[in-house]
Amino acid sequence: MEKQPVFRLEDYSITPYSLPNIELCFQLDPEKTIVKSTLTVNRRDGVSVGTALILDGDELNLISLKINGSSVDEHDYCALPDRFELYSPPAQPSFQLEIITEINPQKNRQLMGLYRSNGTFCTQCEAQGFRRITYFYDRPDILSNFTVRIEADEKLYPVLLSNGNMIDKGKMQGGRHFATWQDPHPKPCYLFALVAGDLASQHDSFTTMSGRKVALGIYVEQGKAERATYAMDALKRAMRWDEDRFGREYDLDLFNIVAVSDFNMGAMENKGLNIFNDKYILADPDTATDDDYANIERVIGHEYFHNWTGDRITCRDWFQLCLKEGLTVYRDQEFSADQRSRAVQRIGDIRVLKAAQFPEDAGPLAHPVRPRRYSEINNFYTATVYEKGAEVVRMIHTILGDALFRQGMDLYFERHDGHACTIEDFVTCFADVSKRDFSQFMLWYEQAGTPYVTAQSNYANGRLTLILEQSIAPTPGQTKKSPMMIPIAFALVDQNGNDMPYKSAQVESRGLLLLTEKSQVFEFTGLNQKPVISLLRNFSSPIALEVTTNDEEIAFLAYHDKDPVNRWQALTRLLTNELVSASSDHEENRDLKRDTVVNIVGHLMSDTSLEPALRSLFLSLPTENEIARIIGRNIDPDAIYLARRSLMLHIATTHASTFETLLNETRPAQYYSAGKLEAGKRALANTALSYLSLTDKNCDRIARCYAQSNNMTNRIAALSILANYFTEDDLTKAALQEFEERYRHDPLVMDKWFTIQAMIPGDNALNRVKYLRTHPLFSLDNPNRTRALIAAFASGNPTGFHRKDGAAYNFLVDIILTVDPHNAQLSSRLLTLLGSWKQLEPIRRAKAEQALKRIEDTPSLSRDLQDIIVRMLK
Ligand code: B3K
Ligand code: ZN
Repeated sequence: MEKQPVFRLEDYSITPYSLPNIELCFQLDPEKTIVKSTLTVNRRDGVSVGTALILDGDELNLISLKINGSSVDEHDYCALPDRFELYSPPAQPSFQLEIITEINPQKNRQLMGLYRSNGTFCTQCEAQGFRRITYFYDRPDILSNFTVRIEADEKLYPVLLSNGNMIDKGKMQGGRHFATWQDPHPKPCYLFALVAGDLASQHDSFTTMSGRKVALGIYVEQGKAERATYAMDALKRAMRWDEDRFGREYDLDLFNIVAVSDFNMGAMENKGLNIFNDKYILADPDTATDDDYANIERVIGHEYFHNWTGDRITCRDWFQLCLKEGLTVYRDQEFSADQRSRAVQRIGDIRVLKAAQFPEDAGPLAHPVRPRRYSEINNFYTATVYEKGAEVVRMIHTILGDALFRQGMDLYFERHDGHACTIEDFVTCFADVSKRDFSQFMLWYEQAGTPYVTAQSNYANGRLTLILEQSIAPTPGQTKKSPMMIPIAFALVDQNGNDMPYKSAQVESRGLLLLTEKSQVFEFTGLNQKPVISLLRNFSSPIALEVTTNDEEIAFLAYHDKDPVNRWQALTRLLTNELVSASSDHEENRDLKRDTVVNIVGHLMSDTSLEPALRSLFLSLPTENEIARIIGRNIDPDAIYLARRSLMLHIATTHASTFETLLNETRPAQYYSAGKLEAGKRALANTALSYLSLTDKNCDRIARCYAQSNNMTNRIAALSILANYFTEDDLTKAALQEFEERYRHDPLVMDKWFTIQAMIPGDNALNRVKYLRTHPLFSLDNPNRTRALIAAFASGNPTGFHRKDGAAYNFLVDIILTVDPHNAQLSSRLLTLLGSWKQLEPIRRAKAEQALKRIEDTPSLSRDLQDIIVRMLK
């Protein structure tokens, strides 16, 4: 395998030239688009005359070159597909460079740069896609003023959009037309966007806090405009929320969003022209589930919030990616918490972190929130950068409290508006407003791996001693770790479940401990009874906490903790212990323990003081993957599946009548609203239904539920129960067929159909997935389809995917190698799904390794895939 260049954080240096102005003209044509780029090139102070100008390219084809309007001798420059060099630029401090390139959007299946999605021209430039359009300094610290003229056939592409404001438009000869857009805010080229197509749209407006009217537009494929109503509503709520919560006002006269169906990730925050995967725009009750609605709200919020955290203040280099992503995820989480339920949101965020980031931290792909090395930056759009990055911001908030945190954010916006910044710039703002030393805190950005914290306590004579110890296992490239600064929110809880008063010289502030040493002792006095310690309330830091308290105390917290998140954590701890023991079948007195857990579940599900969405979460057992993660080594997915299934059955039989009551109480017959309360009720009812179906003799009831559903949430819930628990039943086959006939013209909805079938556990799963892969509506060209079937199978169906014979690993590898030549981002993402292969039991591990070696032995892998495979096999 060829060795790839490695980029290092410490090698950062500024470019010898700046590019303050760029004028682009696109003559759009599917196979032969001509791009004329006119750059103002300024030599920076102190740079010697004649220093070469070296620009990035990727698969480019130069047509012509001019300097200050005159052509250039071919010996004075070199233009390769991936690199442009002007050996000796003019002596004057500023000159004009005109570069004309030709590109083929139709052939661009990487979905980076300018490409076509169902006939619409669109772009994706982050991280390094702009270099596939024209030669440029394709890096985030080069801020330029963009003016963009788009020319295209008027009938085929009536809508022509780019960033900023439209300043001109008109007709041209030969049925063509043009539009010129100008963005008043200098920006890095990764935020450039262009769209041209025959699109339907929905329009609205928003009046900002200073009274400016902003025109809002959402563009979608023809016939789908109605389905953008919820997205538009979410956008307006996001705009208002950013004003209320962070004092951030929108800064252009218009804000457009375009939804396309071929997109590598969720969406992209291009200045004033967000481009979205249509999955995160389109929704109505007949086609979208409650989860889809919540995701749309979250992603709309996320991209909109980037306008300040990402666009106005951007990253100096790609090592600083978490500066915009971690912070913006934190902001979108807070938005969703304010729009919906804070506890439900937090528990959901914790589950995502544990499901996606903790395994990353524990496996061969572990890296710090701010990596110091990369060979392919696209491989660093990870759960660590995003989700752990958000937790790091959340910890700053936890340590400082609301007021100081807001002051720090205000200072950040004020001090760095219009700049390309580093993590140090960001954290310094909080250090400055609080006068605190954040140097140890910076380790959160530098050390990979999940801190492991143990807690031990002693109580005697009104005095409680708590000993906390921390450690982090070695991760690739980091064998030695230093102690971190870990905020641990806590309370001492009395017998009645109330938080007790205490005295302590060592607490940071009320309810907050700061663990900064490897081992630290905290003392509490003035206690009139032995308390139960509620630790890590609200999951105040992204750590693995091991408490040595007995199960009774954990159960007590599950019943009584004032913090709903900690009630959930306590219950999850008990359930996980039970499931881990049952999977390895080694513990005594299991029945007794199991009955205790099952009773608590019964109590919580009927606790009407808790909102339905929360009760539904309490009833969702840890996933098979989560149990596997806790077991950590020699994982046998079949044993885990059986243990989990048996516990579910036990819960279902013990609480059958309560589930019936829940179902009746929470499932109003003919009423639909997407609101959070109704959505919570649906979640609880469908969870109850799922438990009840486990003990149902036949699937008549659930088939009826399927047939009578008047919304997608209930329809999908019923279909999924049918598929999982009554796989071979004729009623299941009929329901799957009915769904297919009803939605075959709607690819996004068909994705749900693929996913449900990909997740059916057991030996037959691989054959089923192989068969679905040949379905006429399936295509490996489309990332959504590929994720719906292939990624869902590999990540959500442990028994089906981790077959002992390794056949599914080989299947995945075949898919990866098929996808890699045309979409490297997708293939490398698929490969990360095997990221925890080293933790499997020996037989499966050997099979996985064989399959991975097949990738390693394949010639001409993409840089993306090569980077991942090398790290995974190390
Ligand atoms: N910033 C984009 C992600 C771009 C990914 C490039 N491989 C979406 C987001 O986080 O908002
Ligand atoms: Zn983002």
